[in-house]
Amino acid sequence: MKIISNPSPSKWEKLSERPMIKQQKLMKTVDKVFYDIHRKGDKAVLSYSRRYDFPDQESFIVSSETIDEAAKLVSERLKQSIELARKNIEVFHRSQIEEAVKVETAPGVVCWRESRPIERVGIYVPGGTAPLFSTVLMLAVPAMIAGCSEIVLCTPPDKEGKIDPAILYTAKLAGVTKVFALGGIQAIGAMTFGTETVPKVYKIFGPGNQYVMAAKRSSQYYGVAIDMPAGPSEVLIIADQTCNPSFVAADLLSQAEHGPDSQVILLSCNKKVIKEVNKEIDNHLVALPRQDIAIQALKNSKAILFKDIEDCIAFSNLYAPEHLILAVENPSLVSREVINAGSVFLGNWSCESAGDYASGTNHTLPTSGFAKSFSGVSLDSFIKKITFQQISEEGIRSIGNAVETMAEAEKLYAHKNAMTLRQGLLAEKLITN
Ligand code: HSO
Ligand code: ZN
Repeated sequence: MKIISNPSPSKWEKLSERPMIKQQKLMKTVDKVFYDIHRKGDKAVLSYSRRYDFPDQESFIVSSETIDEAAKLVSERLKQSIELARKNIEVFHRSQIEEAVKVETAPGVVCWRESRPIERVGIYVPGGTAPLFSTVLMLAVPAMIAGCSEIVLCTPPDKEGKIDPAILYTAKLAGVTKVFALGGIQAIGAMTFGTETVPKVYKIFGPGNQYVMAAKRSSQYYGVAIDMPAGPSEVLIIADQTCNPSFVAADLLSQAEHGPDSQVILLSCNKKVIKEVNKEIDNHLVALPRQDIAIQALKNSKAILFKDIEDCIAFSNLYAPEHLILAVENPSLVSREVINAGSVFLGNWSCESAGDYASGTNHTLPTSGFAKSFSGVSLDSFIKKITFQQISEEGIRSIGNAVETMAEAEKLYAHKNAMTLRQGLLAEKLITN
């Protein structure tokens, strides 16, 4: 890891930049694939899937028999672990259910909000070297709690045209309603427009490569919402003399092994800590099967020495990391100063992998500095909140004049009329009584 010592605040902005992804060329490809899928539906989807993923693919529908078969290929030990994680994710996301609160804003004027599920949602799970079945849990479990009636899962077929059995097993367990062996732009396009077999969804979730990200961004132009804009995975660790350098190294590497473009950052005000962590990284790396990926990621990564913990926190807030680990003496105190982060891990025992899999929090989080303005996925991501109001005769008396006056000032006389008529009837009632 590159070590930077006491950078002046004028350099912080530059140090917190992530590599830019060129969008223009990607967008052209997305436009073409979307156009074809919109016109030709399944036929176009299958032809792109054959071109980009599996040349001999005959169908991208994953049958319920295939899904049931997958359970036989998953070990009991893994099934038990998935169940433990599923339960914790369910408990945490159920705790996010909010009761409607009715408020009488003025006498006779009652307002409240109620949640309703997004009826159809799409989940994208990338293929490649790591079968992210944990992402299925993170997205399908809250979708099921929210009451989404259609939960569509798209994931690319591997070189043999298959889907990892753990993905299929988890999909069934977590309440996914349809699975398609589709990846890349064609998966996002199919869920955006809907085809003869793939349902159109109202919101698309999940990570993916640059093509998937560009496609998700485009799907918004066609009225489909997305969870969040996303870039490569990242972790920032603030460590002091009380940290365990071996733990810190392992945590940095667990993010670095995700991909060559992963970002890992270590901040400390202790030179010795940085040195020791770097040494531990070398020790751990030799034993990692994905060391090539991790080494690539470490090339973009930095260890920064700051003068004090306040500067570490200030820099972290500017960087707005997806994951923030506080390996410091009093993590609860330090955590109060956190303003921008996707998810925070307090103390030496709270490793990111715990949150990635099984503690209960969601691992779909804002990257690339979007933690300044976006939250991670939660139950809220799968619902809309609808406002309601009920106004009585007393309510008309409370706010009627104000509404009339404001409507007149905005020169909107039909608006004014809607209130004037009601007030008139109330006045008549008063006279006749
Ligand atoms: N760390 C990833 C999530 C994940 N890790 C899935 C392991 N599996 C999100 O940044
Ligand atoms: Zn991870």
